[in-house]
Amino acid sequence: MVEFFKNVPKISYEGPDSDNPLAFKHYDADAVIEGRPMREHLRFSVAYWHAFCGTGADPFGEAARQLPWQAGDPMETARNKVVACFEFCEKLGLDFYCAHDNDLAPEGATLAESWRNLDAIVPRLKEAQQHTGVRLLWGTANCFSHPRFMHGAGTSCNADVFAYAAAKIAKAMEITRELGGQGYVFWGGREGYKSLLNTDMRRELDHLARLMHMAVDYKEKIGFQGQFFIEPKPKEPTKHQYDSDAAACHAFLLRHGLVDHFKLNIEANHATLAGHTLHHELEYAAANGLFGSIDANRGDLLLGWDTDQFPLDLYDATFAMLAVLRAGGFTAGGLNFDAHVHRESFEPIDLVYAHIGAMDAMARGLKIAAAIRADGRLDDFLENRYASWNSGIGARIEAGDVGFDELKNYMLERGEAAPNESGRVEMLENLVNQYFR
Ligand code: XUL
Ligand code: CO
Repeated sequence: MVEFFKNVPKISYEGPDSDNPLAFKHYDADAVIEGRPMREHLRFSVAYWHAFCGTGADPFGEAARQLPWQAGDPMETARNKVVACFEFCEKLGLDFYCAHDNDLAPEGATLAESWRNLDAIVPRLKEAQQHTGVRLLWGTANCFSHPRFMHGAGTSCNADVFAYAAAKIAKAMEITRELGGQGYVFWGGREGYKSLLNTDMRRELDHLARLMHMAVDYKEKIGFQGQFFIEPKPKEPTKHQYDSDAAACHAFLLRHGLVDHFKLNIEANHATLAGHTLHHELEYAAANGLFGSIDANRGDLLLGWDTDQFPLDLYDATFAMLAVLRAGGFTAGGLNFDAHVHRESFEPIDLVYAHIGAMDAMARGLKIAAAIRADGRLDDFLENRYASWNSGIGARIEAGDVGFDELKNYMLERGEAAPNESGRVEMLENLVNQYFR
């Protein structure tokens, strides 16, 4: 059997005192937290595109990564990537992978040829899944890389391009069903605009909604049981992307009668590009019944683009896992490492270190979040902060029993409103810090 990650053993949990760079210090897959093993809370996934397709090229530099699975023939490379992916997942203890159609097999000269290429790879993925127990978290179609999608896919000014995207999405959904994918993601890579001067926004949004409705109908038709996710991102490569953040996706779904069919796949670096935090986006999603999945990564404070670095920030991990636990945990979703190694980390072992660090960071975030919840003071504070709503005028407002007339009279009688609750922000931040040991 070919091995692509040579000299990499199965990575095991050795605990916080271990100095072994090839061991987990915090991710102990079977350790039970809040009644569930860590692996079920975290549902870690490798991103096929970054891990096995990314070359390390950037706008200023050529391919730099060593990719031992790369062969002269693109179909041989595709077959090798299947082996590399499952070897990697088994060694790291990653239970899931995520992929675009184009990650799995090369595009051919025609759509039919592209699909023949995919059809040759899918049985291999299926067999590897059966053999290893590693599963597909979500599938998706790449409707942004090829020049045909330069104006967008569902929002293209060209109707044939829309049709091409629809066909591609239909095929990617079929493959995702075939592989037992837990979900299917829509990331509208170029569903936005570079200039409003050439954009009919109303028409483009209506077209995008048509595409989504067709996908909903097709899902029913082919019997795909997985969850649909939309992945918000405000910009890059477009200047403005219609799915700019969780709230914009929500408004779009509501406006077009789609809200019952979708949840959100929140990506950390996309949240920060939108001027939010991952925590904010997760809370917004959960508050509106849209919490679904996470693309776990991070940006760089000093760089303004989607750097897709591995998530190592413990505060971010803690706040994300607090939000996940509060939302009741993942069902179809999980934590997909939509992240790539830095260009200068070009050896296969660097991908291993990157995942060990990120899995440990998220596991540590989970442990800290669970400890904060067990402590109870944060939740109690939150509950008490809104105590004025539990009785009296607050309860009557919440129940819809009063309107402006009653509130005018009420306030004229009382004369003044004086909040007597401090926000206690520093005390709560100290409480969180207490658990960073
Ligand atoms: C791009 C991005 C995508 C989606 C899937 O920023 O995050 O890789 O996750 O298309
Ligand atoms: Co992503």
